[in-house]
Amino acid sequence: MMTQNQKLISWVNEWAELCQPEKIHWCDGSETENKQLLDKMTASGMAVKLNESKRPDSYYFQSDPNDVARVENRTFICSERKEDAGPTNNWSTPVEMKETMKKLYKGCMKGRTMYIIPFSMGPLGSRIAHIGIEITDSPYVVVNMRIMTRMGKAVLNILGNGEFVPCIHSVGYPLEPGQKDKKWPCAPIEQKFISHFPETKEIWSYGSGYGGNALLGKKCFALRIASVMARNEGWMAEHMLIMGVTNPEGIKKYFAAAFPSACGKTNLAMLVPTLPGWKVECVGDDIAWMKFGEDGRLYAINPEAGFFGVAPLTSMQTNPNAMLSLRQNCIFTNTGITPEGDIWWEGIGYDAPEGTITWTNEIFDPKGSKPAAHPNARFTAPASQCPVIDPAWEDPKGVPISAFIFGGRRPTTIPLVHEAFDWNHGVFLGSIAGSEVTAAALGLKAGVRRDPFAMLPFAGYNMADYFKHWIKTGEVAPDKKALPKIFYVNWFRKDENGKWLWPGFGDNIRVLKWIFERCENNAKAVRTQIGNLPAVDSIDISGINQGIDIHGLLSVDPEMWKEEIALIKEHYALFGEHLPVELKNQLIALEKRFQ
Ligand code: O2Y
Ligand code: MN
Repeated sequence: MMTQNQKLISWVNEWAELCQPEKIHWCDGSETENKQLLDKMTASGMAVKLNESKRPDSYYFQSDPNDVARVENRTFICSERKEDAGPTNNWSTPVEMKETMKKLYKGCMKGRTMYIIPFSMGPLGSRIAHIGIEITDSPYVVVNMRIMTRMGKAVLNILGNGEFVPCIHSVGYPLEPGQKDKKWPCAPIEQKFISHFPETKEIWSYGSGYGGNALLGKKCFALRIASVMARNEGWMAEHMLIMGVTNPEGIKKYFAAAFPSACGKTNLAMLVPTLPGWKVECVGDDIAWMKFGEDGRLYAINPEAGFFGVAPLTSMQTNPNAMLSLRQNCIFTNTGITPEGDIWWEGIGYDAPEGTITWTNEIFDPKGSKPAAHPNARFTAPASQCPVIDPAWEDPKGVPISAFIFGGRRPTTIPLVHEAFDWNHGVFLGSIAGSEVTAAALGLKAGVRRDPFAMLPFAGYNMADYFKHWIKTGEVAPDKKALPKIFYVNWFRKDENGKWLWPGFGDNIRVLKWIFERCENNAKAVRTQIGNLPAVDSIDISGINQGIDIHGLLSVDPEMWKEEIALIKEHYALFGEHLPVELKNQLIALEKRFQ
């Protein structure tokens, strides 16, 4: 036992009694412990050690084909009142959910080791950081949590007798005496539950060993539970990357940006600028926790310590800094594996060596219909290995945020970039963020899938009350002039022939440059009905080797915006009486500006 924290000890004992593990192991986070777990998983066939000369100290895993992603339809917010979970979350009462799940947890760790993982979300001891303890029966979770969080004995020392967020996880596959384990144990879909209890700040996860379902520090704690804590305590927990941008004069500003999935968030966080003299450094690629500092500015930390990124389409062309982060000490899940013992995925930038094995353990046929990597194949990489990791990424005080950036994939209507008139208008922009999706991706009908603040699957309480928390943050800010400015970007606008109007990737620095200069009151803008747009000559397009239709990129078409307003009304209708009056007024004002 590495702690005297009686609450923690009793909590662990209580769960051990229910789950009946064969052994209990308190994780110290050491290299020795990590190596032992990886060796054990390699010996059992769950892990494959990659070729030491190609990918040192890295391991490969194939999940069960039925356990490949976050399961949103099995994710629940269990508040006492349904309306506190709101219209965008699955809900159950805490009592009912606990009754159902306790039946599943009974004896669920038979034949397995129960690991106790103390972890800190954020630099140890930071005033913005918080501590969690995850109980799990998955050694895969332990080695991933060691990369994704600050984990082990040092966390217990900081915790002392203090408070922690209790997180319980089981893969839901007990072993009878003599029973052989599966390569990737998990439970059938109807037994999977990812449950959050916002009033008691607890996380109970059962049945899945994958990603956000199992690495409970990430989406479950750092977003769903943390968003509730943030509302109660007056801070912000956001699904945002954090980047440092330095101009040729050496002036540096930090931006935090939220995008729905498949918008290139990790690529943006590590962008290689095409404008000479500009530099981008990465503080984090997924989550930001923010508090006001004594100077009245909003300070952000990345609560994580690693990247859990989508592998397919990551290449030296699309994201060299991510590729360089993957050279060693990484975990790869559901990619392909080459005969030489290295990883491969679609879009990696070179052909698959002959004999590459797919994530379903078959020989890969490059002409066939089955990909080598699952589309949600992941790498787990230490953030410290990123060549452009920001020097302040572990600063416990955080980094001061100058701008918030929202965005989405919108082939029409939304210009390359626009700036909110003020804070509440910016909150309005965040609340209507979303991407246009095809019928197949949406599962229902094609159209704009709204993903407010990119928090749709991650708000731990009523989304409309979460909007209100943003409004309130603006009201209580110690210095309103020091609040971040708010922008909305769209890299994905197309012309009438369906061709991208903007090159994207490293050229996005040109938009960041405009945002940077707006933060210094140093770039020209034109006031339009939807916000402040760049004057056509204020986006630096020097040296781009394709024709740029800057008028097309920045146009605001009143007819299209009338359609957009109708869609926003539909989106807002979902929130009923909870929708803040400030946002109702923003919509009325927008409509008026088009009359
Ligand atoms: O499928 C999963 O379990 C991972 S989801 C994920 C992982 C890293 C960063 N963001 C996300 C997301 O869904 O936003
Ligand atoms: Mn994410």
